[in-house]
Amino acid sequence: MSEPTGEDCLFCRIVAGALPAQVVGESRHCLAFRDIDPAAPTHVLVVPRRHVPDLASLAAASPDELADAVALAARVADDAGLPGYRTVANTGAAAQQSVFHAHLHVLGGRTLSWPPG
Ligand code: D5M
Repeated sequence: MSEPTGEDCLFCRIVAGALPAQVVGESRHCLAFRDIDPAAPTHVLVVPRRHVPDLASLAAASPDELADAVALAARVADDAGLPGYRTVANTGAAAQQSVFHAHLHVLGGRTLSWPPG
């Protein structure tokens, strides 16, 4: 199965400004915007501007861009005043990845249980 890129990729279109999103932060390499189907009071997606299918691919392509994503997630949590937060990266359809453009979920604002479902 070929992965979507560029015009075919939902998050590439958001990064390009071709689709609307509630942007809450940005950095040199990443954009942060609210998840359309929030699973917590704060649920933000941190997305690299570069199109790669998942987080491991981002790490392989550019450790700097992965570090930039993690730092932006921390800034989003700090800006939201969260005492703690969870970052989640679903990798592969079996783990419920539905958008094949790397992203970190940043979740907080409620008590988060463990283990996740
Ligand atoms: O997470 C993909 C996430 O992307 C999922 O929580 C919904 C979210 N999503 C899908 N479309 C949009 C738009 N248009 N704006 C904001 N958020 C969106 P995954 O881990 O791949 O399942």
